[in-house]
Amino acid sequence: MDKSKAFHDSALTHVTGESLYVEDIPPVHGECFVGVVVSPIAKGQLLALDPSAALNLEGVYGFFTAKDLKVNQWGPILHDQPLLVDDRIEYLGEPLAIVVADTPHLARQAAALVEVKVKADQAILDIVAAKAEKHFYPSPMLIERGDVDQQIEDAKNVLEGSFYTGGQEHFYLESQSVIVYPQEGGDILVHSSTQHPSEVQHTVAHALGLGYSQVVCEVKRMGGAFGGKESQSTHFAVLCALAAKKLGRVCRLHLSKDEDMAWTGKRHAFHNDYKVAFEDDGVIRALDIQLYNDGGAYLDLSAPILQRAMLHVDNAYYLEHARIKGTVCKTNYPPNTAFRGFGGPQGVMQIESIIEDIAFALKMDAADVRRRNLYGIESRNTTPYEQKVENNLLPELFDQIMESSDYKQRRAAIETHNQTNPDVVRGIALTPVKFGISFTVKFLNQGNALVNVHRDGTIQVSTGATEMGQGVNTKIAVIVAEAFGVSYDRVKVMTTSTEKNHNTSATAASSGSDINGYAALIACENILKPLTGYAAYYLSHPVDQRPNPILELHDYDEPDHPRASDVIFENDQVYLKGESNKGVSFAHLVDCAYHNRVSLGAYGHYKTKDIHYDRQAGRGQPFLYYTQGMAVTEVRVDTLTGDVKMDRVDILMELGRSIQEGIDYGQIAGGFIQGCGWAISEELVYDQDGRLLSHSPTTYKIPNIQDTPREFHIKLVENPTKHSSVKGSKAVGEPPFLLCASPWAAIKNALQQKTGSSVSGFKLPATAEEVLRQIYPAAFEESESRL
Ligand code: LUZ
Ligand code: MOS
Repeated sequence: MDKSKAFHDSALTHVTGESLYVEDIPPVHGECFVGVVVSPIAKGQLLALDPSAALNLEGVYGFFTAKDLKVNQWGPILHDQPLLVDDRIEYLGEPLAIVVADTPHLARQAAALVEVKVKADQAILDIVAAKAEKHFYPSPMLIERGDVDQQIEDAKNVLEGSFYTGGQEHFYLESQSVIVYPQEGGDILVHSSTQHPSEVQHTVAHALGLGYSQVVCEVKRMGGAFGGKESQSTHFAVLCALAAKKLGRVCRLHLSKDEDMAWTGKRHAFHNDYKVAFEDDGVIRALDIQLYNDGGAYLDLSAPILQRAMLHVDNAYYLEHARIKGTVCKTNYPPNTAFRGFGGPQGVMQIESIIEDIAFALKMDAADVRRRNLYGIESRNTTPYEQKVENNLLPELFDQIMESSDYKQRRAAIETHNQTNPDVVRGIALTPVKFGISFTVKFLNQGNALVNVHRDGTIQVSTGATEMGQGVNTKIAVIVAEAFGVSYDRVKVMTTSTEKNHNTSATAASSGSDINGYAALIACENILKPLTGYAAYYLSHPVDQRPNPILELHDYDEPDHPRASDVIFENDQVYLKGESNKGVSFAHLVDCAYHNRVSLGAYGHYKTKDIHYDRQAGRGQPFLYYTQGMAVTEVRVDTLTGDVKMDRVDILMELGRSIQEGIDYGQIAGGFIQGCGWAISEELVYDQDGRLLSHSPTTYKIPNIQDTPREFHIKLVENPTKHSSVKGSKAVGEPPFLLCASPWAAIKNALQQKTGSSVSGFKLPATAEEVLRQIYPAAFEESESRL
């Protein structure tokens, strides 16, 4: 198959505007719109709601509260969150009630007219304050190896400090959207922009007192998600379903960008305390670290996110002695949630910051410190949780990118440049990534697929994967097309629906193609087994004596045919080995097979083998494999304005055997730039009451084309070693995000050169303010003390 013809699922229809998102579905007659009444305070008690002014408006049909729900408890792991508040308010923007009206405008107007009486309490709006007050969720976690205390006591060099990384808004272009269609017999059909249709199905059913079988959730595609629709779409889907159920009318809920930014959870901010012991040559002896993340007002996915941060604080480095503790803080922000990397970037950024500090203390090139600490091949190759780093390409990739990026020469040139150019200083950093692939919760690592081959030789495939722009549909179609040896355009990936695929996991953890692609491949194999037997039977007749599919009913039904292993499916043809001139078209073969009553549809189930993790012990093999990569970034920092530009970025990624390279390049470039937004320019600013001030692109700075590197090289490295993942491929969705450690570390490197100090308190994001704070600390102290 010619893979260059395997376009992104939507290459054409996105461009022509034909692609349908939830909000594009034309309204039906009598459709209603849902407005959400939200809390005006971050913490307190809900005393009363008075909807009379809202209900007096012409065209407002309903007002519903917690009392209208059969079950008012939900959450992706613990059900600790009310769908609608009935007593305690935990964040500003928390849903209190819904109104239903004729138009979206009227619904918003009515929501604003509902009188809300509250009693405010003191909120916790800062992770540092939450730490000080020990405002924690229960069950802290621990991973420990070796003798950390002894090592630190005996070490010649010890650094300690605290490190902060900020949150991040997902900034998917399509806001949270849902339409609910009431069906006969009280059943419910939901069209949702969600990464997790099964969770929407289950939570809607719970909340409305229905069986799971009475609810179907469909997802055609999302306009971006990035983790922000892994759990949090569910909340709005249920609110919309409540309205539809109560009124028996089709209801729609679509957040505006401002509402979406203000009301939904974000990437977790972290604030960690650490001690590190190291040798004179830069080798780390021991790391003692306590990670804290800001969970927000409910637990959501904060515990597994913290866990993934703990499992990635080693990044690509061997830590012989390590004590890694993790605690989730409770604050009064919208519950923070999944975001590309899922805690991994926060863990990685921490160790990369430490490495820059070690390098500064030893007057070494940070790249040399990194090289010395990299996981080894024969030894020094087990993580602190004792998973062996198999198939370790880190040293090879490291040396390769040092060469191809001219790292050493450029570093020397930068140092020379900085001696004579105090206003615009430059910096460079190489950072690796080793990202663990698999859900850390074992049971999520399964998927199922349904494949239907039609009599004209076209094929439909349905899986639990949801398309959010990442190209999972393209990859699944390639896998299916290759399995049957047909061209890509014969395969159609169908709308994701809980009706076709049951009990699906969220499309998350970079595993969408791995899990669902494999399930699809297994389904194909389940069709191919009898089909191949039949093909051998059919093709072993001389051409003029082959059974006529319609006139001559034949009944071949053997499990095996002696020539089955000779059957080749290729280029839309089917033939016996060495007899390609006597082959038939795939379409002809399947039509004949149908008339012979061979099943042309099948189901496949895949589960990831050989993974396990004991959270209590902090030991195991949570990941099937690691995706590995490297980035070198050169930055220029304007020390008068604090502005940062990336002059050049080189990226090297090892993705096994790529299923579709174009998609992978897109994921690498996009993931990296999205990471740069988090690392450099995106800052969430709240007022003292917990109200998000940066709730639109005018105040929240995501990267634009001018923020991309002036020179940008991305290269894939094929790893010939066989991987156990589907077709020897490797997951790509999240790993490149973590390479944003490289520009951040390069900025830190530039600032170290500028200030002659380690800038160990340098935070993330490296906004202009943060850069200037490092250069002119006294000025900032003065202006802050005046506030
Ligand atoms: N979601 C999840 C994830 O539920 N578990 C994970 O381990 C994970 N990892 C990355 C992204 N989403
Ligand atoms: Mo996720 S952070 O939805 O893979």
